[in-house]
Amino acid sequence: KTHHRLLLTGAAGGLGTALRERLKANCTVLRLSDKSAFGEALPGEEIVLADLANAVEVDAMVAGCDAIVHLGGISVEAPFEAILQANILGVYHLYEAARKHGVKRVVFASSNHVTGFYKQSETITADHPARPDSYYGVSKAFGEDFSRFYFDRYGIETACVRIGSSFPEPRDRRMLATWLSFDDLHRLISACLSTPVLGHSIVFGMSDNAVTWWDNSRARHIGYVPQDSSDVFREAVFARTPAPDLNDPAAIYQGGGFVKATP
Ligand code: NAI
Ligand code: 15L
Repeated sequence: KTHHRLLLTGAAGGLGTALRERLKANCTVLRLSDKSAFGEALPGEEIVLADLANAVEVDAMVAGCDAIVHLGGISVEAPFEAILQANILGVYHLYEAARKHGVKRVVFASSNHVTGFYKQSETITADHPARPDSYYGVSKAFGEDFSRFYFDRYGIETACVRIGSSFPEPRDRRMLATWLSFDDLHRLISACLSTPVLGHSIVFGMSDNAVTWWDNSRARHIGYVPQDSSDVFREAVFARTPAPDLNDPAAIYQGGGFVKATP
């Protein structure tokens, strides 16, 4: 166990639910948080509800924790005002609370939509400039910049994990390239929590997929080794999904449908 009290935000969501049991291996106490009630704490858990848009609630949520896995927030395209509250103000509140309470390490759920306007024919590294594909992607780019600022100024280490598509199985052909299994997601977060020197790092969250648009060579120090691959689903996904229209922006750009999603 690398931490005593680990905070998981967005605990009621899809990835929070998948990580709830897995993250118990990383800490003595797992503090779960979300915006509204989602049930009772189990042994080894505690629940502190907070709206990320509320600085006082976020402060109480963070107090007493020694590391944070920040999944909370809006996870798809939405009106800018909503993204502003949950994802932009939310990140500010979270890092201010981390600074005040001496939290030294954060794993931030960033997204492939920070770079969604690169083409599927391109391979990018973490050094390529952001090309967000949505208000949502812009908010994740903000989180990456904000956490870099708090690392440079206050030494709070953050791993910005640009999660691809983390679901039980890839849902379409695009996700054959972007898929991240829940077990690999947990392996990646564990590596971010336990690596001796994290600094401020950007890492693409993907499994060991044969087709990929992302080069994780800038993140070798994290020590993440994926063990799963979308390849086992390839035939089934091709069989059940139609061939894409190659003029459709959703088939051209890495962000898929997000490049044309309107809130
Ligand atoms: P989700 O939408 O299922 O879960 C997000 C959780 O955040 C929800 O339980 C929601 O209630 C909570 N939340 C929203 N606004 C809040 C607020 N103002 N205050 C407190 N909590 C709030 O999303 P999912 O799939 O579990 O994703 C988790 C994180 O990972 C998100 O930050 C998402 O952007 C990111 N991500 C997920 C990907 C995926 O493939 N599942 C891909 C890329 C990024
Ligand atoms: C994301 O950022 C979303 O949170 C998730 O729901 C998926 O749509 C994923 O990206 C994706 O690009 O497949």
